[in-house]
Amino acid sequence: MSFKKSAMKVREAVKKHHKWMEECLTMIASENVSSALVREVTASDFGHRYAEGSPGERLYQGCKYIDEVEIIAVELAKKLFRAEYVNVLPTSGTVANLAAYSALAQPGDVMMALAVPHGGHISHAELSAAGVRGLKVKSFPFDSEAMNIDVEKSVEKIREVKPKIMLFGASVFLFPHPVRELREAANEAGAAIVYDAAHVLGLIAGKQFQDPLREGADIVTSSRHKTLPGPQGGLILSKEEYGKKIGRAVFPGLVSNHHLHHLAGLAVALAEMLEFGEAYARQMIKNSKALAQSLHECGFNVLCEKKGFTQSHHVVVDVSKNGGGSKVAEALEKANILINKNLLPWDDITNAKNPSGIRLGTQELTRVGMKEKEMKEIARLFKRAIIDKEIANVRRDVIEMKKSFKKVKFCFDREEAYKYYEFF
Ligand code: DSN
Repeated sequence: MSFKKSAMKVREAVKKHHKWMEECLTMIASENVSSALVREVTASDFGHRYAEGSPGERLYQGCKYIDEVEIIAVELAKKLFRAEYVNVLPTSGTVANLAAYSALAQPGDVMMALAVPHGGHISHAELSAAGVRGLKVKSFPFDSEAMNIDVEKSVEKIREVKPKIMLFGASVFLFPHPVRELREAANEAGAAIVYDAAHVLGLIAGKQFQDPLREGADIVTSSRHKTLPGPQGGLILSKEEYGKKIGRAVFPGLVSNHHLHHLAGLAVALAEMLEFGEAYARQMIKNSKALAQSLHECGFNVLCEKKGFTQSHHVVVDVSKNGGGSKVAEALEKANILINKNLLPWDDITNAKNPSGIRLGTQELTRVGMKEKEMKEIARLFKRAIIDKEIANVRRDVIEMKKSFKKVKFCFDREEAYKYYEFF
């Protein structure tokens, strides 16, 4: 293939991907779609430039508008999250976590976090960012029925292992974590509390989840592209007293040039969340509750029935009786329903390739205007695909359903200029 053909093939693949996504129910809980305005500024010349340093004190010329945008982004984030200090430089949630670890702990120190089968993110584990910083990770005791950290057992373990960092937050995150309940134990142990808000940042912004900075977290780390619908990247919020250490850990520590086009997209997404975030987050949670209830009524083993299934955008289903997470996720993909397989607390981590569960997210479907009525319909589509094995018919019905949900909502209206998925 000629080089030009390769380049054209890439372009063609991107176009096909856009069309496919348009025809799918996109329910992977760590993703979202950004608005036309976010996409416009993210595709801008900012992506070609360097701006090491901070606004007004750059190591490069040509940064006056980049400075303007960075100042706006920081101000908007401070307002949205009532944070004293904001760092918008991390290029991912994992980089944000590594910066927090570097600011707070030394190699050999102990960190407590959730184990991966209990929902902990890979960057909370020794095989990833925590290990890169040389931390010894001890798991919070977990209550698998409540799908949450066990407070009483954790108090005992905190006294025993004396962590330097207690890390809350997870990639399976159905209910708020007990930050307030464990603050005193952290104080006794001399531990700082870090809260990884990647999954729930948009819910926090919309005031529909816990407020970690008010409940006792010292530092909040996050990505920017899950329930908060910005372009990919990372973010750190904290009390003022941690600002200098975090600032140094990020630059020059872990990031040289931050991704300036994504910074511009983040600033627009933050403004949109200040304007529309509450309504968006409220609907997201209504949708996940409706989806969980309907899946349960369709015969699926949805976790945490007694607790109302979920208080976030996540719904978790044990599909071990339906062939396991891998088989179910692959079958749904053939029906144009995109979800991911997921470890459940009772799964062995070595079973990651075929775990018992699937994790669903309602954030992207909510973003394109779906409500409780559509969640019921989607649960029926799951039943038809997985239990009745009508893959081809379900695929046809998904494509038909998606035709009415092409526009991104909860954002400033730029429809005259750009249409959803047609930016390029
Ligand atoms: N691994 C991502 C998730 O799907 O939760 C977060 O980075």
